[in-house]
Amino acid sequence: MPTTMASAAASAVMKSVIIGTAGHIDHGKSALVEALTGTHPDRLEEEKRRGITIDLGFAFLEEDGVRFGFVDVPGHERFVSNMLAGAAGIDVLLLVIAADESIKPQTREHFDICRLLGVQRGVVALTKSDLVDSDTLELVRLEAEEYLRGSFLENAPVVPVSSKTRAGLEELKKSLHAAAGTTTAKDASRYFRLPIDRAFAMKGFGSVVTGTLISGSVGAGDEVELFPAGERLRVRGVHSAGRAVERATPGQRTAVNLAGIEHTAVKRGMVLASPRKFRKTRRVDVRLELLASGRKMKQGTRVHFHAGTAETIAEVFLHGQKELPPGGSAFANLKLQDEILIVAGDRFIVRQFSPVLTIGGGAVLDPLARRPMLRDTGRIAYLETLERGNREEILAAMTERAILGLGHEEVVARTAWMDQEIRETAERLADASRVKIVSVDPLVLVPEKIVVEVRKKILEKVDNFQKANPLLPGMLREDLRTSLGKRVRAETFRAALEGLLAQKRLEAPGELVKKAGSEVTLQPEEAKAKDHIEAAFAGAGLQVPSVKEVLAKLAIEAKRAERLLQILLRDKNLVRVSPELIFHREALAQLKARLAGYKESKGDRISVPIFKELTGITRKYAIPLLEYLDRERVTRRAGDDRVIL
Ligand SMILES: Nc1nc2c(ncn2[C@@H]2O[C@H](COP(=O)(O)OP(=O)(O)OP(=O)(O)O)[C@@H](O)[C@H]2O)c(=O)[nH]1
Ligand SMILES: [Mg+2]
Repeated sequence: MPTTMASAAASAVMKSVIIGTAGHIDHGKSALVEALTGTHPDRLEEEKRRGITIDLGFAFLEEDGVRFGFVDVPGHERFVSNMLAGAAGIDVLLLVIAADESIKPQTREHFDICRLLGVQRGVVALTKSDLVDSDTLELVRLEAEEYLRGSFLENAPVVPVSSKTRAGLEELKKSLHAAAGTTTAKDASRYFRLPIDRAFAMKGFGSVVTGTLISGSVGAGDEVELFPAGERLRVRGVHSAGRAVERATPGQRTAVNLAGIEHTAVKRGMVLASPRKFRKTRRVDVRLELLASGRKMKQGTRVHFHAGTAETIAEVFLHGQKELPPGGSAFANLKLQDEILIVAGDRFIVRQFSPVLTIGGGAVLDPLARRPMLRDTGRIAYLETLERGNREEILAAMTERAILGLGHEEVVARTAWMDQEIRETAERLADASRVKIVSVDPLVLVPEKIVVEVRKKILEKVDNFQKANPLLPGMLREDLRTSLGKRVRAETFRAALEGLLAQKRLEAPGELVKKAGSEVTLQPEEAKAKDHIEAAFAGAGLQVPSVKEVLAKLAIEAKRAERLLQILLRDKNLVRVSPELIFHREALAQLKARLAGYKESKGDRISVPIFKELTGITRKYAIPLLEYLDRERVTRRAGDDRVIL
């Protein structure tokens, strides 16, 4: 027990760092990984037979509080796409240059790739030092330093080593430790993302996928989403560096045992991620950078696109320019052949079609980009904000472009920001009146100016409606909302309306919206007509006249007469008992009183004939009236009779 606790404590403080090899074929990358870790990273039969690395290999070393995960890549030019899958997620580059060959094409290509992927630190190993004399070694060192001048490896240690004699290995390890010491721990509390580089079945376990954990953490029992398929799966267990762990954290080689899926359904390039956070995409806006060594790139060029462990084809649209010179950089829209999961800030590499060659790379700015449109003149400014702005500027700009409003889940998918970060940023923008929070949960943001516009439109609509319908007490809330069109979402409408109610410019009694203080004002002839209608029904008792007849006798036209009737019905002076029959409130009150009297003297049962006799009305009126009384719970039907309640 004490030992497990001790090792748990040790692993809690243990730093995880991914070292990625890079370099030309046969320069001794795999041999060096074996010399450092004791594990030869080549695992395929074909690799062993041919003596070259074909696919990624892995090995581990735990030393002095650091857990190194080695990702060993193939140097062969035909396997650069495999190298790319391994290069994503490395913390420290181990650039391997054979002392007997010095810098070769894939030394340059791998180094370019690491630079474009944003790797920030590394160590240079001059391998096979046992094969050259000290002058040659010095010359190669100078060549390496010259080549790396001005790059992120400018001041990196250059360590001569021999995997054969083990010369220099201790110094190399020291340099790796020093580089590891400068890595900043990635935040394990962010969303989980694991680009998958392998999927296989393990006896007794089922499907296992592996990758370098680039963000968040994962543990048994977690629900994860597999992209781009979108399937949600449960994690059965997690291994890191070859042993079971409770949770794997960023910077660790990670194997995830998945329930509910065949390993054959999972491929390199897919991504496991926190569920319900991200969206797959086929179109991204990026900062694209071309290597100085290549050709110029024209509008519409098709390239191989690599990001994380994924690989697809992209068609390049350059924003605001027709071509991109070697060494240049531009905002570009990439249309991808396959859907992938990629988020803002992710790096990518592009390679030329033929000859297949790395020509550039860059960073994703908008992972859910629209297609390029001539009308979209604000896009370049928007991309500049995404590239350089702080959170507030980015969220404001994003809201500005979301005509329909910007929902919380869309912000997450576009930025990978955490809930709290989004809420705090939104609140600051709302305080500064730059955006309007039209719904708090779920959070929905709308540009302040849209809310102002909608308020204006609401006032206009209500005003126009009341002018056109002076006899109606107001506009139906739902009619008002739909009159604004589909581009105004319900939350925006509600917020705008609430603002107007709070300013006491509008009132909203019941289902209606009306101008504050507005009353239905009747013209003298209307007031007279209204009195006529009421009197016609009041005077008739239960022997009510037909509605048509009453309205026809009035001195005003039918439409206005109908409105007056509506007002009387709304104010409950008249009551509609059936589509055809309207009674005055007084007549109904008297009827109810008479029934109560009957119940007292004669008992609570009454038949239809007796009811007719009691009220002096015909069957034509009696039946709808009784049905009305049933609905009002004054009576209840019992066979052919009624029970007075
Ligand atoms: N003498 C000597 N031979 C070495 C040294 N390192 C590697 N070799 C030999 O060089 C050959 C290539 O080594 P690998 O480690 O497979 O080279 P690699 O860079 O991994 O090659 P790829 O993965 O195919 O790109 C093997 O025969 C090694 O035994 C070294 O330090 N000294
Ligand atoms: Mg190798």
